[in-house]
Amino acid sequence: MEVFQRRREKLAHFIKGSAMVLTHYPKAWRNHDVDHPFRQDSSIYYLSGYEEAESIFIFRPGHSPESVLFVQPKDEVAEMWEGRRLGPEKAKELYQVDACYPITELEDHLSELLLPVDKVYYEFHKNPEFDKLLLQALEDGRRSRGRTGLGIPPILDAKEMIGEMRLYKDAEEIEVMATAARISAEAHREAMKFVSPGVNERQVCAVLEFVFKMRGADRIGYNPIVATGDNATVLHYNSNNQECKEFDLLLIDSGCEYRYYTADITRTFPVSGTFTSAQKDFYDAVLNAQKAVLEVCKPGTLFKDLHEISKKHLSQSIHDLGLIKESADTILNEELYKKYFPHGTGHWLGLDVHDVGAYLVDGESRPLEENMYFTVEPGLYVPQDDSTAPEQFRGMGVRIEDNILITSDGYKNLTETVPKEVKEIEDLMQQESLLTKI
Ligand SMILES: [Mn+2]
Repeated sequence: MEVFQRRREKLAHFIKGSAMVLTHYPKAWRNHDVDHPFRQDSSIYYLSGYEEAESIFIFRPGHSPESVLFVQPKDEVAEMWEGRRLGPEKAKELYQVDACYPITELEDHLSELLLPVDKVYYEFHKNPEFDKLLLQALEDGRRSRGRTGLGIPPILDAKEMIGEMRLYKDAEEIEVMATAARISAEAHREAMKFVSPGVNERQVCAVLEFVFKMRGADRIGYNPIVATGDNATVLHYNSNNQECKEFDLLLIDSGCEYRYYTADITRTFPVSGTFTSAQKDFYDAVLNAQKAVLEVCKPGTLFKDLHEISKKHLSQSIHDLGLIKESADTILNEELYKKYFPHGTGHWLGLDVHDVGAYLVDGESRPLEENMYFTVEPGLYVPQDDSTAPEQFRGMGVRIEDNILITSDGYKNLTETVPKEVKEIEDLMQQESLLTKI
């Protein structure tokens, strides 16, 4: 609770006199009689620690009550079917907020809570029903002021403000992030040991999830991509149901979520356990680009420069591998590389896999600073049916992704224990996985 309190105090400096209103996502995951597991909204969790469904958190620094939580009311029948609820009294005590009401009374309080604030920080379109309630409450407030000529307060995007805080990870976050990274790394190593010709992508998925859960992760951080051969050239492939063939590469993009923080690791390795010489050339092109990017990860480097370096290295490799005949400069300057490297080099990481936080400040790329956390993930993808590429590289997709924390004088790679050198991968794949015995 101390940690959440401290975060609220920090936010209070930025938004004194205003209100930040945070909503849960609506319970849209109900499919017939199946409720998909609920996960609290990242920002509600970040500022309050509260974990139950159907909640609204309003933070009004400089006003009283300052922190207000709306929660599901006690309900014997609902609790018997769907799970226990704390209810307002217990929630208020446990989460140390100034006021706590049942969410059924939201409309009775909302207008009054928003009446005295200078600005409202809110994220539209997350919960369309609540969007309407909020606007109505603001309009009711305006009317209640009578003929004063005053309008509704300005509404600013909460995501931008909270993103500015969540971008800099605090000590507690770094500890939890490191655990998420460590568990995810172990799962990737286990998957490398497990894979051999004939296993199915879905079995590899099961290995990943087994290690995640056995090591204490709460859930998968996102749907894993386990893509063998040509499937790896489909960036968001998620069928995960094909057999791994002996001479194919396998790309795994997977990370667990541990206490709300996600890791996001990608590795690519040969199903057989040994890279062919074409696979090795193709793979090393991506690996060298990734290493070149890591080299400049330190305070002061512009975020966009990470992508500049990837683009430059991969353009050279696209030329050297003969994927495109033009010169490396032409491939770079005319953006021909986009045919084989169509995505960015990385993204902020944290409570969300694509975490909040602005990439630009005043229209310029943001310099890296201590305690920022992001992925570095260059890739090259040549679809099987690409008749212009040399035949030996068709049906290859390689991405290598690590999770990087900026320190005072450089960076820490929290996912470095998953091998990525050709020799290290081949050595690890020689080891037997305990899970192959099942
Ligand atoms: Mn990623």
